Amino acid sequence: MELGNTIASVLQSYGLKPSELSIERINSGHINRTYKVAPGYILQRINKQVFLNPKALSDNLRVASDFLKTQAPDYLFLHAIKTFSGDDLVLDDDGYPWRLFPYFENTITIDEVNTKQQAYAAARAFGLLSRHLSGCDINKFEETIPQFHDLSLRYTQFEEALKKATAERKRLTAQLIDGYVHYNYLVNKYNDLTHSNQLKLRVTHNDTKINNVLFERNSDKVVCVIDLDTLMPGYFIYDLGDMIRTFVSPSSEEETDVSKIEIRKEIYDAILDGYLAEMDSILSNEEKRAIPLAGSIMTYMIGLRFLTDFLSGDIYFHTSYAHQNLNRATNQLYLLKRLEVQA
Ligand code: GN1
Ligand code: MG
Repeated sequence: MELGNTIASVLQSYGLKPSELSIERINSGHINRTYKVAPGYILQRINKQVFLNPKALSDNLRVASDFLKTQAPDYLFLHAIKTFSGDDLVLDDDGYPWRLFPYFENTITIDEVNTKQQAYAAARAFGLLSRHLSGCDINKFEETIPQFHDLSLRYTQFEEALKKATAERKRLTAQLIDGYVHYNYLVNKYNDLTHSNQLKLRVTHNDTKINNVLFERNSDKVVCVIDLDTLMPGYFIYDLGDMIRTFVSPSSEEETDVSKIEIRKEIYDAILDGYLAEMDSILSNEEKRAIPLAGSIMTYMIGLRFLTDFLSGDIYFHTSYAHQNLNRATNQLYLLKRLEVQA
């Protein structure tokens, strides 16, 4: 079925009339396809090659939402609108799952942090979600992507991709590969942390980049956190680390001028202040000892994933130009260097 017709038929499952709505693709996110359906909605097609078990995704959100309804009834937890027949997802004829969210007027997302206040508010919002869910039974959650943030696995996947890469892609990445191999001591540090039970499995967001926070349009106030596809068991360093990765530099992971990448100490401090304002009493002292490693581990992990994808022929992350994954991997290596110098 042609995409326009697919979207129309999905919207009809929600009792909506496509002829009365305007549909516009939003180019954000590297995995799913997102559309603004005005007035009032965000429609998303889930990437079925990445989320092999979409039911796990909607089940997790249902578990969290039911728990929060009783524990934190005023908390704004963004979950999908149910279809006419009461389902969280609609399957199209090609087997892609779709879901619909409310759109909040006068809200924005940002790709770079500009102020300490934004960093503090965003980090606090992710901390608040973790705190509210800290009493929820972790066994009720499934991994929507198995071993998603297992750094050891990500390193192995990089090595496998390197073996299979074309000569051209290997040539283009030769120097970058040396850079990434240099930091593989972070895999050992990650293994030490996770094998020693120093970290507790918690319900984590797992994609805490700055553009997954919805701000009020004209203030630094957070409306809610979004993109809950990877809300699942994980370690707190994944959330804290991905905030560090995406908040500390004035430029995003897409920046190709690496001279613009820097670590803003005041932003780093604001992230910790905001996150710990909610999580200080939840995290153990052992967990807190891992805080200095969080940013490097996540920057290394996502950088390795971009590099792996480039070596594999750009099959995972959405790209809009050739070598985009190579540029992202280069960007992340620079950021990692800066973080490791500071550590
Ligand atoms: C992907 O789809 P998006 O842009 O929210 C990725 C994250 C990465 C991020 C890097 C399911 O997130 O893990 O950190 O790109 N999500 C998945 O920008 O792989
Ligand atoms: Mg995401």
